[in-house]
Amino acid sequence: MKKQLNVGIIGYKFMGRAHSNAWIKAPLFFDLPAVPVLKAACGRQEESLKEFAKKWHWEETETDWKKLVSRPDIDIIDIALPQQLHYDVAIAAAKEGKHIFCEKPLSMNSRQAEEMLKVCEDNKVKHYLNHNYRRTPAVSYARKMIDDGKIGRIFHWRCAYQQDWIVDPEFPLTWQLRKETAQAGPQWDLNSHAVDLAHYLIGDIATVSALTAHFIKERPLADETTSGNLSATAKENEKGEVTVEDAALMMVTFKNGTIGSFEATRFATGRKNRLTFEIYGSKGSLAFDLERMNELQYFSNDDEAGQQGFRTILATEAVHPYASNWWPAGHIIGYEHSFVHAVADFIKAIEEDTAIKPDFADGLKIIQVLEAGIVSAETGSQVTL
Ligand code: SOE
Repeated sequence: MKKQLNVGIIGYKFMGRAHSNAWIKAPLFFDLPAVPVLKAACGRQEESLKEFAKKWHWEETETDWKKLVSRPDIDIIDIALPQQLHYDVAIAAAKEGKHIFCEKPLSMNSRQAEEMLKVCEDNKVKHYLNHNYRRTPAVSYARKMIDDGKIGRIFHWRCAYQQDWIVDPEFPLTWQLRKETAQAGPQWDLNSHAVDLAHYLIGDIATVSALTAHFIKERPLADETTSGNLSATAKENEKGEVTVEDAALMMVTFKNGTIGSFEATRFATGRKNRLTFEIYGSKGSLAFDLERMNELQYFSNDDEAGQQGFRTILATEAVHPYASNWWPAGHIIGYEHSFVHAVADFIKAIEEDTAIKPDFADGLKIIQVLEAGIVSAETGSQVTL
């Protein structure tokens, strides 16, 4: 019988569901050295937690995360919580010797991130930060094409992450819109993904110049008990101040000489979860759109004159990372599959004692870039990392 690894998940909303699905699916579609067991789910509201656990096949429930983290039968702690809660849980879990699968963004600031990394290293536990878009077949294949020299020297990185769920000024003041619970707006939530992709595909960032916009200054207070996945209900007649930015723009230089731009907004009317990037190099170019995540656009200077143009690679063939674990070529996959890929790689990293990326060291670098962006926007000057 295969070895089992007992998982305890904390958080049971949007990410709790996405992660649960991944723990269930990974051993069904990947040949793993150990099987994850959905041991216990943890959350504060007992009734809805129990419903969640039953639906997603978690064996038990806990309402006290400290208890869960110190249980000797738990091997892995899955932190499917908002960033404001990552630090306490990750530190406690690492001290208990648990491997950590943590949702992004890593933390509220770089001081927390540094400490989280140190405690994980001191206790020799695996620490994975879930920037799942790296693990779509198309993005992983883009990295391979860059490594294989298909793009040549990279001149430009251009990235936009666009959503529109708070355009309505009556959309309530949820935790994502308050500094004390989120630290920042799209600069944290969206640009963390974008910076991770830039680090993965291009390299380290050297300087940051940024600006932020605050379009709506006040909103009705949210009834957090009924607020869900990027949706919320308002408390009547009570208003509060929005204390994070609504949009953030960054211009960066990379250490390797590439220059880049990042646009992150929750005010791109009509755009739901659109993350696009473009990479322009001396030999070719690449473009990706998360809303068409099975595709990669590729232009090659090597194509015959007169027949050049961007072509669409449908990244569903056996040669594309992860694709052969799913369906025959052309049978596309979706958002949730990238979480399954992350779980499969995480289990392998634990059992084979290899590195998994991105880890908390990568997360720290991302937070440093995001912080530099906030400082730059506040001071109006360029920040060198
Ligand atoms: C909300 O903006 C959000 O759910 C992010 O937090 C996720 O990381 C992203 O994948 C989708 O949008």
